Amino acid sequence: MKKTAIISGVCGQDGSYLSEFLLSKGYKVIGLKRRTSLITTDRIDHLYDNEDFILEYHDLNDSSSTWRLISKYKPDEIYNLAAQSHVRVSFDVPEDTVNGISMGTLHILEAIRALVPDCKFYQASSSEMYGDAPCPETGYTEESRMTPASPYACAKLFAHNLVRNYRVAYNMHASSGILFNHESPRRGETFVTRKITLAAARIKLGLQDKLSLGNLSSYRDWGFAGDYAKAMWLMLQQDKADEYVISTGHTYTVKHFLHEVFDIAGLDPEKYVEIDDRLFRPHEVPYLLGDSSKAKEVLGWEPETSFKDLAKMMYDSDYKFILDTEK
Ligand code: NAP
Ligand code: F7E
Repeated sequence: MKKTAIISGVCGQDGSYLSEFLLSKGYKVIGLKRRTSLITTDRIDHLYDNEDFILEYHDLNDSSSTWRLISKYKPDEIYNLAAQSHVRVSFDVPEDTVNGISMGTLHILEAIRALVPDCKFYQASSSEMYGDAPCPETGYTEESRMTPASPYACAKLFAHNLVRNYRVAYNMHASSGILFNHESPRRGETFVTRKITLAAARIKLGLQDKLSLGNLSSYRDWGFAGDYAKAMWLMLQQDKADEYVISTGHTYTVKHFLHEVFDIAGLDPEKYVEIDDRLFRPHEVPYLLGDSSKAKEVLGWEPETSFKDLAKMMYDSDYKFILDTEK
C-alpha cells in the first residue's frame, strides 16, 4: 500500500522539492496550500498531472482545516513546512508570524495525538533559533544554546520545544530538523541569495542598474534545498524520532555571495550595489555555522552541492528565466 504524506506549505521552496522527492519514492502526497489573491503554485504546477498529488486548502491559523484534513486522509507522515518564513517581515507582522508557527504546530500535534497517534511528524525548525548565542568553533549542534533574535525565531523555538515535549510526553514520532539556510532557483525572491542572483541576471541583460541591500557582513551556512528535502524524509524513516542539525559546515558573508555571483556574471558589484538602511534588521543574527555530524552518523546524510555550484545554479537559472520572461 502507498504511504500517504501531508505537506503543509507545499507551494513554498521546500514543499516543492519534498513533493517531488516523496512522489519519486511512491508516496501519495497531500499538499496543503492557503488561499491567496494571486496564483502561487508555480513551483508545483508540473506535478498536477500526477494522480498521487492532491492539493487541499489549509491555513495554519485555521485549526478546523488542520483537524478536518488529518481526519480525512489519516496520513502516515506529516511534514509541517508552512510558515511566514521571512525573518525581517516577522518584525512587521509579529502576531501573524508567531500565531501561525506556534499555534499552527500545536494544532497539528494535538490532531495527530487524537486522530492518528502512529503518524510520524516532521517540524521545520531553523538555525535562526540560535540567534546571537556564541557559536562553537566547529558550528552549532543540537545541544547548543539558543537565543532567538526575531519574532520568527522565537516562534520557531517555541514549536521546536513543543515537538520535543510531545515526543517525550506522548511517545510520539515527532522530529525536528534544525535546517540552516538553504537556497535554490525556487527560493523566494526577497531572500538575499535570490535577490542577488535575479538582480545580477537583470543587470547583465540591461534591465536593471541598481541593487539595494542591507547588512553585507552577516555570515550564513548556505546549502541547496534539494539536498535538504531528503534529510527531512530520512528523519521520519528512523526507528526513533529525534532532532538534527542539517547544514554544510561552511559559512560565508553576504558580501562573499554577492561577489561570487557577480564574478560569474562578469560584473563589478561596486558599480551597482547601494546600501539601504531600511533593509537592516532591528536585531541581526551575525554568524551561522552548523555542525551536522549527528545527521551524517545517524541518517547517513551529507550535503551534495557546494557553495560555488549553488551560486552558479541560481544565477544560470535566473539568467534564463529573465531572458525568457522579460527580454
Ligand atoms: P517558503 O518558501 O516561504 O514557504 C513557506 C510556505 O508556507 C509558503 O507556501 C506559504 O504560502 C506557506 N504559508 C505561510 N503562512 C501560512 C499560513 N498561515 N498557513 C498556511 N500556509 C502558510 O519557505 P521555505 O524556504 O520553503 O521553508 C519551509 C519551512 O522551513 C518554513 O517553515 C521555514 O520557516 C523553514 N525553514 C526554512 C529555511 C530556509 O533556509 N529555506 C531554513 C530553516 C527553516 P504562500 O506561498 O501562500 O506564501
Ligand atoms: O537574510 C542579510 C540579512 O532573508 C540573510 C529564512 O529562510 O534562513 C532564512 O532567513 C542575511 C541576513 O535569510 C538583504 O540581514 C542583507 O543577515 O536571505 P535572508 P535569513 O534571515 O537568514 C533561515 C534559516 C530561516 O529559517 C528563514 O525562514 O542577509 N541581508 N541585505 C538581506 N536579507 C534580505 N532578505 N534582503 C536584503 O536586501
